[in-house]
Amino acid sequence: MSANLSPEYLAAEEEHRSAGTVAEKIAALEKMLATLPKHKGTEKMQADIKRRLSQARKESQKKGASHALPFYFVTREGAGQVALVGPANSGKSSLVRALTHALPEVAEYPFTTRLPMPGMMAFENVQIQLVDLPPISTDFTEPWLPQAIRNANASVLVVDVNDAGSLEEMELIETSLRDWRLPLPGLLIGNKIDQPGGEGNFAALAEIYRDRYASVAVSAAAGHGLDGFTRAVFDLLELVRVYTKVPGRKANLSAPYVLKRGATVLDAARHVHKDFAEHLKFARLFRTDGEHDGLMVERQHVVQDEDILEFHI
Ligand SMILES: Nc1nc2c(ncn2[C@@H]2O[C@H](COP(=O)(O)OP(=O)(O)O)[C@@H](O)[C@H]2O)c(=O)[nH]1
Ligand SMILES: [Mg+2]
Repeated sequence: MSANLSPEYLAAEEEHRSAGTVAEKIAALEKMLATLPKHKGTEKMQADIKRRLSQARKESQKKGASHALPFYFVTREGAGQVALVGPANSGKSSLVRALTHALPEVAEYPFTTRLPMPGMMAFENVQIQLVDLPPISTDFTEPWLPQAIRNANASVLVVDVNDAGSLEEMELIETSLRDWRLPLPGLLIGNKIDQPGGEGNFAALAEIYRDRYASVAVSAAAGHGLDGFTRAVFDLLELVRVYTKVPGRKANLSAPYVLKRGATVLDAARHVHKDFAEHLKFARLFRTDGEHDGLMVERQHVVQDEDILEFHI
């Protein structure tokens, strides 16, 4: 597909794809522009990179201006943004500390968290943004909280499985979310299973809410169940990862394109480059386990998580 593109260009493109921040994106786009062969055949690509570069530059300026967005609005980064909601002291901040490089305050007393605190969590080869939030509680709920939850792609409900008040708190939270016309969380996280009786308490809670929530048992403090948590959060976002490859070469499995579940081969091509989409004849499908070894698929074929595509234009 990209026979005339240099390894330097492809490397820069990969940097762009895995860029976590706008600054990294700008640097990668500049490199892409510098290493792209300049001839008639790449004119469209040059224009496209320039357009994206000016967009990214604008975005970075916007971010620097403190008046541009309200303080509780967390700019989305990575494959998706997931808000952590729950009562006070359930361990929301501890989870964000355990899974990201962010360091929200953790304490035994409620209301330590007063501002949204984002952090990037890795699920295999994708980055997902977690947003730690203040509690939803009868005592006091930050007035901006609904808006911060609405900004996210999804939310999860974190509760302390050993707290006898958890059921009542969950009820309050669900009522609040309904009042705010927000969807219920997509996942119930039972935290503190490291404590005596924790596993049993989690099982009882999961059973009660079986019809409403899929649940995951974790201990943010002891690090239990965290792999299950990241997998469940990825599933919640309803995304698929697609890798691309050049004929005769291996796919780079460290830099996936991330698409919505239900996306087609054509959507994937469009995501890579609109020229590919325009001229796409067909694709060959490979899997990481060697299945479908080069099976020809049409533009409307729906991609699965971890499909490897070779575009033919
Ligand atoms: N035993 C145990 N304690 C935890 C766990 N996670 C958090 N905690 C404790 O619970 C309290 C509240 O935690 P924090 O993360 O601040 O909760 P938040 O209010 O939901 O953000 C702190 O004292 C934490 O040390 C856990 O998995 N096990
Ligand atoms: Mg907190």
